[in-house]
Amino acid sequence: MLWELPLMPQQASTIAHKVDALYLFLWGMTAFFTLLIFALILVFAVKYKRGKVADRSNPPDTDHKLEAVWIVVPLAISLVIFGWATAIFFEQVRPPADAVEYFATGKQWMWKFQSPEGKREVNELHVPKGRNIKVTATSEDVLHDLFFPAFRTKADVLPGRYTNVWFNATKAGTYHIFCAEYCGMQHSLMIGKVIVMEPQDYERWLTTASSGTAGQTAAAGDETPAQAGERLFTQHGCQTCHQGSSGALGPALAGVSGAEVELQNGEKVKADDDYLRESILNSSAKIVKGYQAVMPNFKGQISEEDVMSLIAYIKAQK
Ligand code: HEC
Ligand SMILES: [Cu+2]
Repeated sequence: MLWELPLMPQQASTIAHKVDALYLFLWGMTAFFTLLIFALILVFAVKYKRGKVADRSNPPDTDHKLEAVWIVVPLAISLVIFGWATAIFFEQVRPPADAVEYFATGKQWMWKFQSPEGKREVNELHVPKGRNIKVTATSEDVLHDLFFPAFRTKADVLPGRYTNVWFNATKAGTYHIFCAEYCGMQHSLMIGKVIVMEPQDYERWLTTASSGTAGQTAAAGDETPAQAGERLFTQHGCQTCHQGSSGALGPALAGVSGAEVELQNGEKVKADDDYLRESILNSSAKIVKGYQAVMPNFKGQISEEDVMSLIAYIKAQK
């Protein structure tokens, strides 16, 4: 029906039909009341036409039943919309615990992606069908927004922090990726493709396709983000202070991800991805209790993609 016309994007994720059902409901409600109002205007215009014999005596000016009806009915409708939309919203913004993590970096005006297997792509993202996939995203410059219309999900992508979208693609095929936040001159050209493949095709693609499409160098080979992180950890000299032994200059990083960290000022923070990112790029912002502020700030020296790899490496250490 509506989805066979080219008016609507294809439904290619587990939540697409849920979003569309809500959308159709809102659309139907709007249409129903619009038609009702127009019909009543016509009916009353005819009924009370000048010169027509009609009861024009003044109506009663209080009618509690009528008041109650137009308080209760719209309230009930609003609550249905609220409850329904909230349920979908929570599903949309909470990646399932078993979701596999992909990475995206927005940059004027392109999308850079990396799969957990280490494949790097530009403006193209290959994913297997039927797997819960979480895309952790950040921006290298301005506000962008990663939008997968066929999956009915999107999220703002901000410089200086991580946001994510998740989906489970249900249909093999090629679908749009858009930037849904005006981000400068060539915003409208910041488009890409997400290619959903059957799992066995995806495995084959991983082993055959050459890494680094669209002119990216394959310098980093096909290391996984965690492997790249391990390499960068040595390269940037992190291990000189974080070798994990007692008496080291810096705290051991194994198991820190997701843990609660006590800071010098007594505050307790959860070591989520944003905290780890800040600890690497701007370490003096939050000093771990019992340590000195000797860690250099790496802001401007490590790219967003490399920071993602370092975090993947830290997370891989249990
Ligand atoms: C000169 C020594 C030194 C170097 C080099 C260094 N760090 Fe640190 N790092 C520290 C110290 C000391 C702390 C604790 C004080 C603080 O929070 O700044 C710390 C804290 C951290 C934390 C927060 C840990 C926690 O328990 O909350 C992370 C994450 C981190 N460093 C990652 C890195 C990474 C990644 C590199 C390499 C790019 C690196 N560090 C290089 C000394 C260092
Ligand atoms: Cu953009």
